[in-house]
Amino acid sequence: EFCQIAVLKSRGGSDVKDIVYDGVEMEVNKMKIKFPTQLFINGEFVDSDSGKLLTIVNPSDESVICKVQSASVSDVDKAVKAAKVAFEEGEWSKISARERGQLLFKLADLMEQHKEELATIESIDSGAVYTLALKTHIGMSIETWRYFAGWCDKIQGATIPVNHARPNRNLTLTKREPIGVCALITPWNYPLMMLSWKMAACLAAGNTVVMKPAAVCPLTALKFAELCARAGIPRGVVNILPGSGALCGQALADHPLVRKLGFTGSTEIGQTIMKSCAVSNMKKVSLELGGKSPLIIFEDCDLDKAVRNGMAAVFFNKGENCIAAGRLFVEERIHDEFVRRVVAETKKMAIGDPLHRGTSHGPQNHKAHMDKLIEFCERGVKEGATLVYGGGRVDCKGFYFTPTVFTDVQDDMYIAKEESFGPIMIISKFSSKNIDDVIRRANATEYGLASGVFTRDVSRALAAAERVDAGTVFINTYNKTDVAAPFGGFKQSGFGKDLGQEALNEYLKTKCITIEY
Ligand code: TAP
Repeated sequence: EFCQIAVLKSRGGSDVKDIVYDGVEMEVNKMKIKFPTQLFINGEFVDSDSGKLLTIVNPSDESVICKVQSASVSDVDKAVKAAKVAFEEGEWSKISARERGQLLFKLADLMEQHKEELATIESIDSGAVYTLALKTHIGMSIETWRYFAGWCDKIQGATIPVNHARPNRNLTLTKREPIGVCALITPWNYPLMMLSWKMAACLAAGNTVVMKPAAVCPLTALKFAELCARAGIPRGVVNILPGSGALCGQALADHPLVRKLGFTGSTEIGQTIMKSCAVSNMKKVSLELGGKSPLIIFEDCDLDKAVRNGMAAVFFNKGENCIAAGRLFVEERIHDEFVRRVVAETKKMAIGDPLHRGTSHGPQNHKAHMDKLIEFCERGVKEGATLVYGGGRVDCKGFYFTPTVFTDVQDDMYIAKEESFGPIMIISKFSSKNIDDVIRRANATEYGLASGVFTRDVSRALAAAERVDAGTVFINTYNKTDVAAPFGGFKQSGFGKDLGQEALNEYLKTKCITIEY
């Protein structure tokens, strides 16, 4: 399976040459897939200086897919320097914003042409169900590139009326400029989508980038690197470095030539990164961190819809979903019926091979994560919550974990407070008489990523939306994100938005120019 692969011509400005890489070619999901296994630095696929390798495991059968080069600190330095040259002197700095947009549209078209291949790679690497990977992991990635490609030539400043230095006159104008070399660090739950959410805005704004995907799931990022080369993104503009967080990620946060760092991951690592960014060179930082999003279900809701959406809110992408509803508050009069229906539906979920078209629930991303979920459930049982369904590993090869339902969860329990990042539904009751109290309980968390409300009463829905302290509120729906809508958390879920026009702000700086005449 291991081979040297030569890809079509790359046309990065004046550079025209064959792209060659060491990679893997395999027949899977009734198609041929191929992807690089080397670092992508300055438009070329290269081995790591240290020779260290990452072992990539397929979570559906625990087999080793391949080994991938793991970037060392010196590789990070090379990539950052290449990105700096590309930003300051390369073709990227010379082309117009509209031409930049055209390049990104071309990249999106190539991703579309390779949609099935990308979805298959994502599926074997991360355990994402293939049909979902096609629609969400890859589909939304492509939409994101197109959305931000459209922004390239619409990034504008302002003219501002200022006081004149009489008898002269003055005019002030602002320019929105790219920041320079940006670093991106992403987690493993939606590997290509997290890359796209950040990198599309970053490149649309005119920056260059060094990106570190999660060590356990770097394969679609590497395939993406190949597509960048094929799309003719000039050398050095995009650099992809699979590697460990402690080494490669930390080196990016510490690097004095990196001027902005975009991160998605845990709150704990977010804190470390923010500190490093401050100490190294005060680099700008945006953080999309953990969540424990409350979902409040009032008795006047459409119960069928609440059950369907409540399940999706927790089980979507095997619960490896940052906005997953970490806690459900169900009004007491419908509580038992809600639980009965949820359990009946959960039992029907098709757990199995993520490449199988009938599967709705695939394996967890990797073993350590699955083990953490088992521990999380054991802790819930020990603390006295009622385990109604699931709670453990499915008895077969692969990291399969049964979708789980807990009830009688009290506010002070570990499982009520901590994020599981897995398919574990945590249900608590609330009393009809005390709406204020449920809002207080929903807000009694340091997280503030997302939230949801189910009710037919518009006033109640809007009142709840106003009072819940979270970056996203879903009313009578859940997981309804869109490339045009800003996404990001409050409190310790971080700051800075992905997606929508607001995301561009994360990768731009404003220069103020004043003229006297
Ligand atoms: P983390 O452990 O925080 O890892 C995220 C990324 O940071 C990985 O690429 C990791 O590298 C890297 N990293 C680790 N230590 C680092 C360091 N010292 N310096 C720089 N980078 C470092 O999170 P995870 O376990 O991959 O993902 C799960 C968490 O992410 C959950 O808490 C979830 O809520 C959160 N998440 C949030 C969102 C949004 S949008 N808010 C989206 C998805 C996930 P390795 O590959 O070596 O681990």
